[in-house]
Amino acid sequence: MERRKFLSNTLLTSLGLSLLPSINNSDSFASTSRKPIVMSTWNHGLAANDAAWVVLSAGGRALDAVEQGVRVSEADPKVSSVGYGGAPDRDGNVTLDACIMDEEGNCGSVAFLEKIMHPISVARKVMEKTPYVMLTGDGALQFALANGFKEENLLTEEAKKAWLDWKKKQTELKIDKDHHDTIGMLAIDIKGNISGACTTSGLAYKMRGRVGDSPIIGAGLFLDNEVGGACATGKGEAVIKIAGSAMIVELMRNGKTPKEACKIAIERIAKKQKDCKDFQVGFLALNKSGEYGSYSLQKGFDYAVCFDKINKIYKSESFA
Ligand code: SD4
Repeated sequence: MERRKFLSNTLLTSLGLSLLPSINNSDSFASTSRKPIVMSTWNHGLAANDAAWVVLSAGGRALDAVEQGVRVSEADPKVSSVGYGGAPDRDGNVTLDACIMDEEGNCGSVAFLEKIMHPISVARKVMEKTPYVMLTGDGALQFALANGFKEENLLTEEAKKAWLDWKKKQTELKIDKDHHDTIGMLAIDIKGNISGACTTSGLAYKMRGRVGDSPIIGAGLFLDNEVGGACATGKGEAVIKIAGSAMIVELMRNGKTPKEACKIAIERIAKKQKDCKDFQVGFLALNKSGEYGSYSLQKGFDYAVCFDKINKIYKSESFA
């Protein structure tokens, strides 16, 4: 796109308008394959998409794009459910979960990892350097240190203060609109290959050792290069119980659009889980044509899509 058109679209986008591209809210349809494209959860997905776009627009691999993209959220102290600045467990320890998956179905994951700023990059190393999929806790930390990662304090003063306030009240936190912002990201590169990443500090003030859906392949993230991918945010237990992301990919394989597939998964949660009014779950899906969609249990789930240099936020439709 020539520069003037791009600039005017950037301006229009910042005003909530756009001449380009023909992407509509949830369940966009592409007559031809739309690539490269990247999408991610929540408002901070915009900055993450920007970093992923640098890789994708240079003809890079989707796997590198999703890793570089989510590293932005991991390092951002203001993102309170991911990496540095993430809310700690109830004992004050920041414990991290992450996974990554490539177009060949290779995947790597870390769970209950402490003191490492970029769990997604450790997950990638697990994928590339071990015969395993998942490492946890001390073993994951040992592996990270052996591979050149440095130990760091991830508990910021702000997160510590919020945790101490919580300790005084000891209230059970709901996974509602305000208390989670796990980043899940899906990208298709110029070659048409898809990859995905998901990274989180998990549920705020969780029990020590608790692991959610985000590092679990099939729950927080799943993809198949023949079909597309899906990722999740929200209450991990609810997502694990329905194998959420794997279910969505299989629904797309059987002809559902990304949004239809996300909606069916949310409806399954609503039908089977009696306490579903008390928590949030949001799914994103992207198929091989670059059509994307989302659906959430409660209102308030936003996500960012970047295509053709336009990076913008969409509001998800919801069950409630
Ligand atoms: C978890 N899915 O650990 C995550 C929570 C989340 O931002 O989305 N946090 O269950």
